[in-house]
Amino acid sequence: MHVSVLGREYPRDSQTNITSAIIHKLDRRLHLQPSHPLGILRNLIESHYPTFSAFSDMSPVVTPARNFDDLSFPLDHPGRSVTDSYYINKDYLLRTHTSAHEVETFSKGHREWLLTADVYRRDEIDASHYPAFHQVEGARLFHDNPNGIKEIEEDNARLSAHLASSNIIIEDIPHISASNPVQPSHDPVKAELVARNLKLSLNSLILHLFGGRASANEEEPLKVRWIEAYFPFTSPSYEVEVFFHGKWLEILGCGVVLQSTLDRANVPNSIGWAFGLGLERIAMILYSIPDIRLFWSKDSRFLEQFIPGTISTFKPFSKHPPCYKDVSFWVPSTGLHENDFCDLVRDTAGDSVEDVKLIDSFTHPKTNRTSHCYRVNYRSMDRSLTNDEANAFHERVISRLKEDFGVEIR
Ligand code: FA5
Ligand code: MG
Repeated sequence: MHVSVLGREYPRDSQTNITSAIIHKLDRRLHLQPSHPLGILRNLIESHYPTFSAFSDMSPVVTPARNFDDLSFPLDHPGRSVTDSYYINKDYLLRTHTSAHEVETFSKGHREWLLTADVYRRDEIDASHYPAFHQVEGARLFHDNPNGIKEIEEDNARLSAHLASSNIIIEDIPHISASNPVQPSHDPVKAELVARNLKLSLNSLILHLFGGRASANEEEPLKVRWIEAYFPFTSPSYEVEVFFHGKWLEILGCGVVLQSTLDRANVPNSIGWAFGLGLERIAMILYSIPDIRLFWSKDSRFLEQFIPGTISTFKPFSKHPPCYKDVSFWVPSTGLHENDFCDLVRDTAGDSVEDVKLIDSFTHPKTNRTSHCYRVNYRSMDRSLTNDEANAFHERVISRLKEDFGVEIR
């Protein structure tokens, strides 16, 4: 009973929940393709940080120690559970974020770096959620001495001058507050300088990516807003939203690196920041790509639209008709998590499933049993599905529900 992942055999155990649909994504390496929108975007980001080392070739298979413990995730954090993450077995999982490589990268002595990678999370199914997506992690450390502080101050002055002369409106919040505190081991003045450097650096990256593209009118200023956030591995922490075509969209999380992370990496006398941004979120906005499945398409009508170094507007090809199929069943007494159902559908129908919605749920007053009705939309991006094909997918979903979860169909 083994599972084969990227050429290695791992013993299965009770925590194994990785599906073959996911295993087949692991060697696609979309972010390394120079003409793929994700590869183009990675290059644009790397070119904005010319002095940073850039990594993009780390294996997605990590230990819970790397993905969670290194980053001070509490033991009861939901991200650790099998309903949220893909486990190969109890000792290995697919990284759920690029922060999984922070301690490793800092401990190799890198002080200014970017790391781009595919990440995996069990999730719902719709146009903006996919169980595999890509993140870019960025980090910068400063020496905690007068030279290091001078370096931050000079960089802050340079970046503020650049932003002051640009067409950007920034809604800021205090760098530090009671609900977004400085770390006990940090000098508040230094922590504030680092937080300010992080914000200036990211505002300038966002200007580089979105400047002149956020609204139909190029004269209109780019609007960015900073929001207080919480991550187990940074404090203070922030999220950033960009106003794009009339809506605020969250594109990244960031903060001042927790000193315990640097201690684990054996980095002495330093203070710094890190960010993690979602590449698909940004690419969908910049290229007007309407469905997150398109990034994985092998259709030349998608792939041939993009040119290295350039952001262009995606021209959609015709949509095929949807095909809705419902399934109603009694939830087994052991429960059935929505992510388990969605994964089963994805593993059966692959990218021919567009979305899955819970349309009805009730509990029988006498038996106390719960019934769910899900509506699955089978629709391929590349071709028209016949009703027979959709029926075949759906029948397979129903039989796997019975076999794998002991579910009683209504
Ligand atoms: C993180 O993953 C943190 N590791 C980010 C971070 C790094 C914080 C370093 C502090 C320091 P979060 O889960 O919010 O945070 O994800 C970061 C970004 O990834 C989001 O802003 C979003 O752009 C993208 N993202 C998250 N979930 C999805 C998803 N299901 N589909 C597509 N993009 C997603
Ligand atoms: Mg978030």
